[in-house]
Amino acid sequence: MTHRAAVLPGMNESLEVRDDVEIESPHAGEVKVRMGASGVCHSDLSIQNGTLYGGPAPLVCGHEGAGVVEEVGEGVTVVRPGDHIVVSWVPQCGKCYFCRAGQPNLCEVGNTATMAGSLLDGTTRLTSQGAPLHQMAATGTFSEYAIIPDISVVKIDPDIDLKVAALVGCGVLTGVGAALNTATIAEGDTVAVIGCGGVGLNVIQGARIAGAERIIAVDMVDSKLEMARQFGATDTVNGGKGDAVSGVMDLTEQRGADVTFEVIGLEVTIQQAFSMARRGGQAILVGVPPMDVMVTVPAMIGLIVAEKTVKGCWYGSSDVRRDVPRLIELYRNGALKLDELISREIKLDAINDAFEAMKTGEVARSVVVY
Ligand code: PAD
Ligand code: ZN
Ligand code: ZN
Repeated sequence: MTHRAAVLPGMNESLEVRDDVEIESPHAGEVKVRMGASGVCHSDLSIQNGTLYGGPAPLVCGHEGAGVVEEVGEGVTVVRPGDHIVVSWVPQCGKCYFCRAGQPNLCEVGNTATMAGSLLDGTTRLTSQGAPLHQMAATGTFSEYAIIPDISVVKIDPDIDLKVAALVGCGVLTGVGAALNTATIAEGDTVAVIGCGGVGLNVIQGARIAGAERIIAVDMVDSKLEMARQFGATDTVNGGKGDAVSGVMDLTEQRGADVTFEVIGLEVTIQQAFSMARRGGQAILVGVPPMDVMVTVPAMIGLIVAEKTVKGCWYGSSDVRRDVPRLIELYRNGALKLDELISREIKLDAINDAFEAMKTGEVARSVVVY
């Protein structure tokens, strides 16, 4: 049986929706998933344009997905056919140094798999036009079916809409996790978030849940700033119309924010996040810049005298088995807005349009529904 998938033939090329994709049965420790939905994240675009290395082409992109287990390989006990799951783009083994140290987002197995473009044994289970297809982050959710490691699936209740569940798999875990896990936000804090896309809006709602009193949203698109208010921002700064740093300074008695987040992946906005953090404050870097970007900060007046902290954030410092159920519970209680993140529901054929829409900054998330 063949199925359809969106394939990136090579860097800077458009995705091709192919219908000849053949899939093997899952090997030991693997799970075959019938994809229900997949969000389109900026990291997919970054794989296409070479900002983020995603493994060799041809590659099935997509890493923010949810679906239903169709078949399991030998030895798989965590799920059975019929179970609903969220896909984790960092496989978390539970056994390595980092998993045991409570930092499973830095898992040794996951760290290799995320960049390799294959499953854990270095091979993939998909072929098209006679050649193997690689899989982004050991997943590849722009596909009707995927085979992924069993340590990349998190079981969820079947009553959760798979569109919403898909978003939890990247944007929500990363954004809310950045606020709740990576940063330390105290009740009453002032937070600034630069970049209000699918991930940044989740940082905003995470900061609200953490108890931040003021949340300053920074973006260049006015409609995004309006959305940011719906997600909990109390103030907004349009960085395209004036200097973002002075905007935030003016709102904080020239002190700067207690915690700042960069959620775009640009050198200039990373510098802004550092500058607009107050003395003793934290600048949390979430956006993924090109590999060769170096950031310099003033060691004496920035790090030493001002005691600022710069901290990176990978996958919201999430433990997916702990955090996916937590986030879904917050959604059920009405504390997390997830339906509102979906700007467009699309078919797989419209995947390149979704990439174009993302470049304009007008959409929060496009979601492919299978
Ligand atoms: P997105 O494209 O949906 O949102 C980016 C937002 O930034 C848009 O609203 C833009 O208007 C805005 N923007 C762009 N340039 C500027 C600027 N100069 N000043 C102010 N605002 C600007 O992206 P996303 O939310 O899907 O992803 C954001 C980043 O996070 C991206 O780099 C992605 O690769 C990264 C990411 N990181 C992780 C991680 O684990 N660290 C996980 C998931 C995504
Ligand atoms: Zn993502
Ligand atoms: Zn591990």
